[in-house]
Amino acid sequence: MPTEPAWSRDEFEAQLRSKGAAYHIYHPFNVMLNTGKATPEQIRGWVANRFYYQIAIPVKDAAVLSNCPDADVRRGWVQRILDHDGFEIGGTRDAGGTEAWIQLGIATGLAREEIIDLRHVVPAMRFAVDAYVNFARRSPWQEAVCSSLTEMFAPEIHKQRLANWPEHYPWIESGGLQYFRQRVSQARRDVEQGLTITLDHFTTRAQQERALDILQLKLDILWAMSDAMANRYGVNP
Ligand code: AHQ
Repeated sequence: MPTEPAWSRDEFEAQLRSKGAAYHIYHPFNVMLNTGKATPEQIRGWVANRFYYQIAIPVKDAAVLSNCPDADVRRGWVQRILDHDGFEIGGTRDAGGTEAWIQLGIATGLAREEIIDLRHVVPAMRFAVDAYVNFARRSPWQEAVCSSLTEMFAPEIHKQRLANWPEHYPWIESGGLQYFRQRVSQARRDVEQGLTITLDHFTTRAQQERALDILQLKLDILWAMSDAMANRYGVNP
């Protein structure tokens, strides 16, 4: 078959963004969460399970760093680890996103211990998250960067929670939503770097199609995580 011409940079970006139609914002479990139909038990279960994803993100990002020989790329990418693990640099201290997620859990009524000891994490959640970390460990770093681009669609889901949860779940103290607040801008910054690297690296049509397949893999991982939640906690009509 004759090789098809590469997409222009703009068309390639549009193709990547069109994959947003499969984002987990449309999963029935997430729709239930964000339209106020979830019970406190379903919310607590989701927060406790998603903690396993949260603590995996900096490990995944460290895998990207360990595979990447480009110091300029690493300099930008290392910020992601600080975002989650926190830092204390020159008198400035930030507890980080993982701690903010624990605060979310506590605001929903979970105890810190039962969040960090992972007792609620179901096997299918572990397998989906571990698949993401292992993909980043074993793939060329540019492919791992591409897989993070589901964050093109993340600001929307975080803004949806910030808009709807206070109204539907007034029992969750608003400080608990801080994680979502900080992710809106962090996701935008992440995507700026990740999208540039992806558009620069995947240049032939075959490579561009590969990038779409990688993005679909990560979309499937996020979808499978929501499937695990629906299976364990149910989805209220
Ligand atoms: O809180 C999220 C986060 O820190 C990240 C990092 C990024 C990656 O490297 O894959 N993806 C991501 C996501 C976060 N939150 C998810 C959500 O629905 O709250 C969305 C998820 C993503 O879109 O990949």
